[in-house]
Amino acid sequence: MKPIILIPTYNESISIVELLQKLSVFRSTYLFDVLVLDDNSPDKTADIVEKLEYSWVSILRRPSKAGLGAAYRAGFAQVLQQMTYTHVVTMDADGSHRVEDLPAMFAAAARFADTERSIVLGTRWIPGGSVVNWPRSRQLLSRSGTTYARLALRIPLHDLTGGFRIYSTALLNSLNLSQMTATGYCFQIEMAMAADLAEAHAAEVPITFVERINGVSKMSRSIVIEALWQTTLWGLARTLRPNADKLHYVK
Ligand SMILES: Nc1nc2c(ncn2[C@@H]2O[C@H](COP(=O)(O)OP(=O)(O)O)[C@@H](O)[C@H]2O)c(=O)[nH]1
Ligand SMILES: [Mg+2]
Repeated sequence: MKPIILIPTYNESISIVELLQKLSVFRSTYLFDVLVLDDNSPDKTADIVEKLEYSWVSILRRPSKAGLGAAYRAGFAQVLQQMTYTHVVTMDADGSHRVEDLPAMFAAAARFADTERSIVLGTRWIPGGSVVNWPRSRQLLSRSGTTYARLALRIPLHDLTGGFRIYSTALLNSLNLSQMTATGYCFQIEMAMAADLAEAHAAEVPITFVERINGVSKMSRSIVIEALWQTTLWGLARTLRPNADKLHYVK
């Protein structure tokens, strides 16, 4: 297994340094690389990461803030072009996704052959999973978002909005990533749906999600609205023209 961890950043200069330090310890066991996807953060996140001079960390510098989905799509395109990695991990920069949960996720990914299409979801809303320091309102939003997406899209998974995942490169190569449109956090829902359409093997690993201590959340009302209407449209498309939908997402 040769994984790369993609970490999107927008004004995460304090959190990303702490996360990379934790990952560097962990790297004695798992030989992964890291690609930071920075949208020209005004707090100089990219410059600060560069100064750390970790040989295993590179940075994709993007011109301006264009949303989580756009950052990930650019990162996927770069990684797939390199043809070096068997798996792509996605992980938030703010410490909410714990390095301690990575071994169980890697173990779950390793149960499928590298050449198979697979997705491993770090899941908050299954036994063993939890959320620390989130207000009830945010928990309710996340849980109801996932439940709505699960029912509307008929995907039998339990954390469709979470961003702590491992995709096999085989799965990413089988998808029409350039056809994906979600810019905000509903990108996570779109990717789960595409994996389902590609009939990927799926595994869920319980994780503990810890609310950030440094920096601020980029979650906004427009991101929630995008997720709601997009999920409704995708649900209708899956019901009304399932084959066209599959052709749209899967090569
Ligand atoms: N490159 C990039 N990263 C983003 C953008 N929006 C959010 N992120 C990153 O995505 C991750 C999750 O965002 P966060 O604000 O923590 O969302 P929350 O955990 O749902 O409150 C963090 O690492 C952010 O820095 C964006 O527009 N561009
Ligand atoms: Mg966060």
